[in-house]
Amino acid sequence: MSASLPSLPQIDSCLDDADVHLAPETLREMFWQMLLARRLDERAWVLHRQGKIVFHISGIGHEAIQIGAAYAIRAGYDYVHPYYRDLALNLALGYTPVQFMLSLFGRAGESTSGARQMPSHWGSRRLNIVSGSSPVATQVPQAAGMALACKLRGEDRIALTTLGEGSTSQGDFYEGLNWAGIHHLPLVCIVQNNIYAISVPLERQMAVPNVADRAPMFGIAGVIVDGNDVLACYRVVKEAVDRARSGGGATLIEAKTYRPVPHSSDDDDRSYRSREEVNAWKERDPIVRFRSYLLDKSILTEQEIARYEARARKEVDAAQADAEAAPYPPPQNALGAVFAPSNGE
Ligand SMILES: Cc1ncc(C[n+]2csc(CCOP(=O)(O)OP(=O)(O)O)c2C)c(N)n1
Ligand SMILES: [Mg+2]
Repeated sequence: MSASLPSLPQIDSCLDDADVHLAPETLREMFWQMLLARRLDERAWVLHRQGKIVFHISGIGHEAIQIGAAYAIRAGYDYVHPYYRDLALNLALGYTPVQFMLSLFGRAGESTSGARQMPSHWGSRRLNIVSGSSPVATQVPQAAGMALACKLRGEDRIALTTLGEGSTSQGDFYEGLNWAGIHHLPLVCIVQNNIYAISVPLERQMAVPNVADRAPMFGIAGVIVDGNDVLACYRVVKEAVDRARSGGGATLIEAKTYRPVPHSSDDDDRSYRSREEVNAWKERDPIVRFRSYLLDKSILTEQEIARYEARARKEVDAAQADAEAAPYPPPQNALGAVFAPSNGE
């Protein structure tokens, strides 16, 4: 990797399961979840280029921190306040490829908002995934409020929230974490630091080198992790979750990662970063790294990976076909749950 790329943080960790204690079956499942999310996400880009959908915002490159987090919490029990990049996290929690495709195509049956919201505005009452709104970081005080509710009810649930590093410039981030610090709330806040907020680089967003450096001012734990190493991510999120569940308060986790694709289907990233930088980060691809690790440890074989690939292709094809065959929502539904029904006056 070139020394002329100052934005590459020197934290390349080496995947290591020494103190992770995950069964081989679980490691295979985690790999499968990362792969499925990637293939589904890639299909969304293709559909956009084909003119079949109008918008996609991608989670490519962020799969390790999201899958590490999904396996560290109790899915369907803990509360999750995600952000738009969290495709892998949501899939691992139980959101289905068909639900995602229905949101991309804006079709009837879309589960989060009846196809009113933009895609990737996750929400599921069944899965305890709390729907958010588009202004970034608003989920942080909401997650802190949910963590307070868990505490007041005497439950051992925790609240997990995620956001990008650019979004930590918003007041909501400070208000939410300050509250969590004061009240020792069972909150885990993961910042997926991909060094850009659309075109704005990290150094134009904050004057300290690490998001996690801010944790002491909230009186909470702060941790930095290689966000492209799924085992390291699992380890730090699990520690934070255990601390939160056992009354030890909140943690701010900073996962250093990268978005190797444009911000969204409306962005052209060639205007603000070099191809050399993007290619250097592609060498750290979290799925390629986990794949090599699993092959080295004989937890997976090339043949099994080929089977996973075939299965992912089939699931993505089927999800797309289901969504394309689904009708659009009836026009009269457009204002439902937006305005109260008129009484005719
Ligand atoms: C309050 C607010 N300001 C601006 C926007 C427009 N916007 C959407 S995503 C985004 C960039 C966020 O960057 P970051 O937090 O680093 O997350 P990333 O997209 O890089 O994962 C911006 C500015 C918004 N949605 N909300
Ligand atoms: Mg960012």
